[in-house]
Amino acid sequence: MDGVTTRILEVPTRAADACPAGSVRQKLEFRSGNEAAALAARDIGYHVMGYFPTPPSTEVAENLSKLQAEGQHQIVMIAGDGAHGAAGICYGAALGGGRVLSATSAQGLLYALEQLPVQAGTRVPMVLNIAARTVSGPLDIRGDHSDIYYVLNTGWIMLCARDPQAVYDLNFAAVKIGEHPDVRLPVIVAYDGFFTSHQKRRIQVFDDPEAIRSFLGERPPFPSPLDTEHPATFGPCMNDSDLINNKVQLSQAMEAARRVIPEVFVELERMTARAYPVLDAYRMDDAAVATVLLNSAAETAKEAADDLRAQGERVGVLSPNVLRPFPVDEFRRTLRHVKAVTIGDRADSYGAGGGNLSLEVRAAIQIDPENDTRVLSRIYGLGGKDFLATDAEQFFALALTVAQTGVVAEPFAYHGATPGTPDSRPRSGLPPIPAALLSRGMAHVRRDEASGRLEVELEPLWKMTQVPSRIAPGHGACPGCGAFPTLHQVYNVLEGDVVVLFQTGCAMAVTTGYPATAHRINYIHNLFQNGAATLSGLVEMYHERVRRGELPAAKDITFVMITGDGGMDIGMGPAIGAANRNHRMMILEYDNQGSMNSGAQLSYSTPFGHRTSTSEVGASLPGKRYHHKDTAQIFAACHLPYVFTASEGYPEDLMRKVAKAQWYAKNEGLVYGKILSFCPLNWQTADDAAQPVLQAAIDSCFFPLYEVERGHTTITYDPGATDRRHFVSDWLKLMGKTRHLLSPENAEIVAGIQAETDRRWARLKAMHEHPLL
Ligand SMILES: Cc1ncc(C[n+]2csc(CCOP(=O)(O)OP(=O)(O)O)c2C)c(N)n1
Ligand code: SF4
Ligand SMILES: [Mg+2]
Repeated sequence: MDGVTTRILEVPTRAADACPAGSVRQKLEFRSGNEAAALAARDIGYHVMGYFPTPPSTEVAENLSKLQAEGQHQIVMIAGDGAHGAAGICYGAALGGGRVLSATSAQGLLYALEQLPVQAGTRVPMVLNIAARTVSGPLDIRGDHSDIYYVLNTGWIMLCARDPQAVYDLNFAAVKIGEHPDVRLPVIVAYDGFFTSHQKRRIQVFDDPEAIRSFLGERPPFPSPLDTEHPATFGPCMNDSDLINNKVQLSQAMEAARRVIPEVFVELERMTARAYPVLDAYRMDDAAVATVLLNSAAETAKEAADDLRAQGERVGVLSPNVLRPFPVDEFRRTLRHVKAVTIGDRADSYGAGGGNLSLEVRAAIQIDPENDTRVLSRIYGLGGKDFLATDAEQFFALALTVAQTGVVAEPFAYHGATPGTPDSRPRSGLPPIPAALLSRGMAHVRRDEASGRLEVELEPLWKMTQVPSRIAPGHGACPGCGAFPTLHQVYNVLEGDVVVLFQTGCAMAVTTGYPATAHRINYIHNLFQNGAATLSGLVEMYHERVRRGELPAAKDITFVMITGDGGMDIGMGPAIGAANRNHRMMILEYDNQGSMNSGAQLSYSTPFGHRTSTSEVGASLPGKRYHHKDTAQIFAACHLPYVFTASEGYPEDLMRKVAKAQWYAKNEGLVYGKILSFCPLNWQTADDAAQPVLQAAIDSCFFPLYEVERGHTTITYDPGATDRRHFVSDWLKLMGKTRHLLSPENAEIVAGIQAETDRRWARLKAMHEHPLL
């Protein structure tokens, strides 16, 4: 696999010979790239981190949460409502004059993208770690460079780290480069998702806080809105002639970075004895052919180069340690004597005949009169596809042939794509299922003319087993996962044609591993910040095509969006947008109290004090530090025809509400349902503990069951009325994620959870009893 090498590689340096031993005390650790980024953040002592979990970079925040729980740092860690929000948090914090950090990948980076030119354009330094990953769609969580290539035009400096050691080192360099008064730009440290972010290597970390302090110095006092003695306007409206001048300054700052970066690298090298030339050139001195690769694949290519050198071929490897500013002169100089080069890109710039690295190397050498290097551009390793030494050998072989013949027969191609065969078919599974088989009349909905509300009669539960499942077994969820009982209960009572849209999350990820699908009805995925908008577009197209007679009205399709609670953080805006427009559709949120699919990070629905991977528990941190979001009330405030809460632990209550929801979604407009759903893996319970745990959450009134029908609130299950009401501690003691709360030193936290639960319940009861609410 690329990124893995057992050999000690020769590190070509300029200044290393002058200072073979570093001047700073260091210690050896065994760390992955994400861990290295977190350790660097701890050692730098940032003021603020704004983040939103996006694998594979998520571990940076997770590791920092662990370190914080152990009392190892005091960075203020703020979970954004999405990567866009996180980028906004970082921008505001960085304007405030302290040091700021973030980490993201792929969709997160693209979601934040709009914020990046704002920050560069107003010249506000910070550091962003990117564990590079494939951009959706289709969704692929593994590594390539399609995300970082989007950032190349934003005005951020980009340092590239080929291994965990470089991740650690370049984070320090990033702070110093970005804060240099001639530069004053935000800086990215980009490393390969999974290949570097997750693979552990031996690395040296600083064991000398004083040396770090003196290397970094104080953050220079750039203008800040917190300086109230000197009021200023940050980000004025700026048209044409001024705007172009602003961009000239940004371009000049990038040019200044060309000078500053090597200076900082030399200073870093003096401390560590590790060299980072702007362009890493391996065995290039007399190379006749070369390959150019970014990040971890370059390490693999070095192994192949060694083997070919042993066979007498004069080959070398080039890999930029800095992608912005692009090392134009270094490429020109190094390639002058090279006859042919294969440039590999782990992302395509579709239609341009190569990826960005390839295009920029070509541009750099094209205007160099001394350069006659022939170039082959190859796209490789997309979606995390391995790049092995044999692949590198093929790259060298291509270049060697061109060097011998002088002819570039195929300037651009994909490397490693596998052509399909016309007769290959997806694996067989349960067939799609027509609506006729699903219309089984399990719920009978009647409108009470006097009250205007709906009444539902359900068929007995045993009959529900006769309804063929819209979702097939064979998904990849954890044993005991509550998302599937929830879906089955929902699907049992829905009648007729249903089109579902799943937002990103566990229920989506475990049901659609290409080429298989567990969905037997029409299913769409969109990114979880935008599902509601997408479904609303589909709903309106449906009704318009019915109106035009292009689709049969008789089908009467029901449109349902399935989302997790994390999806209702990042996707809140579009969901409220759809609610305000009141489209005829349902949004059903299965709330498992965290962003589980990305590794159990906190969501705003995670309750106070609960342990997640970004609200760790330790001597200095008692779990999440603010109360859970009351999503149902937010949607009730949108004056929807129907809002409800439910749980798979109370199936009849849930199914009655879903039947009502279908009626309202067909006849009146948008319905929102929040459904408490069991996650044994991350709640740290036995797989079969759903019933007692959900029951306790409901009986403690932490998760009340109620509905808001045409503006009227009705509690559908009152534990107090049947003497079943418990304290929240009776619920908290059932889960591993909350057990720490029961220790005496956390008594105040539990009292706080109880008080907030009582307050919300009392408010709900008052609404239930009030004739207008
Ligand atoms: C813009 C963007 N940011 C982050 C992610 C990473 N991500 C994928 S699934 C997920 C968690 C979803 O949480 P939730 O909606 O609660 O569903 P669950 O996984 O808990 O079922 C996250 C953070 C992403 N795919 N896109
Ligand atoms: S992590 Fe939780 S929500 Fe995700 S599949 Fe496993 S049990 Fe289900
Ligand atoms: Mg969730």
